Amino acid sequence: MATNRTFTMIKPDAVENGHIGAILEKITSAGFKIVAMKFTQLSKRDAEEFYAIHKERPFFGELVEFMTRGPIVAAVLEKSNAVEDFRTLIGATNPEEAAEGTIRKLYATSIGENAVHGSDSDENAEIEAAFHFAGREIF
Ligand code: 3AN
Repeated sequence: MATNRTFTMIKPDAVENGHIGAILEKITSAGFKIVAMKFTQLSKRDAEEFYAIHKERPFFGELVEFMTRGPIVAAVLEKSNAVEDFRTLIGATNPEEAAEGTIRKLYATSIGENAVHGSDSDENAEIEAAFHFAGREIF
């Protein structure tokens, strides 16, 4: 995958609160092109694998519980400097620290339930996109 792609999830909290449309609007208005997208739900095993890097953290159980409790929107986004620009668009992990106008400032409720995921590196964007999508599902 090229380095101009990132991977995102609209998390269960934002889906439950009816923010899918508003968040997709923010993403496309910021110049990201959606090149893959699906509405799906993670199993416990999926979430444990996706967040394996956090398995020693005290919040791991809570994170898996949260990420599996309802459907999510998974998507691959394309734009120059995608990973960094998307992290700027979503804001800090803790919505209280997120900049005004960012997706987390607008739609996240807490550090745990923070509305959206964004890959933190080109390498992880590629791994995360491949976790959710077959090559023929990415356009
Ligand atoms: P980001 O999503 O901003 O990359 P990470 O990778 O540090 O943040 O954390 C991954 C996910 O783990 C977060 N999106 C959040 O849902 C959860 N998380 C992170 N820190 C905490 C925490 N202190 N308490 C509860 N959940 C957390």
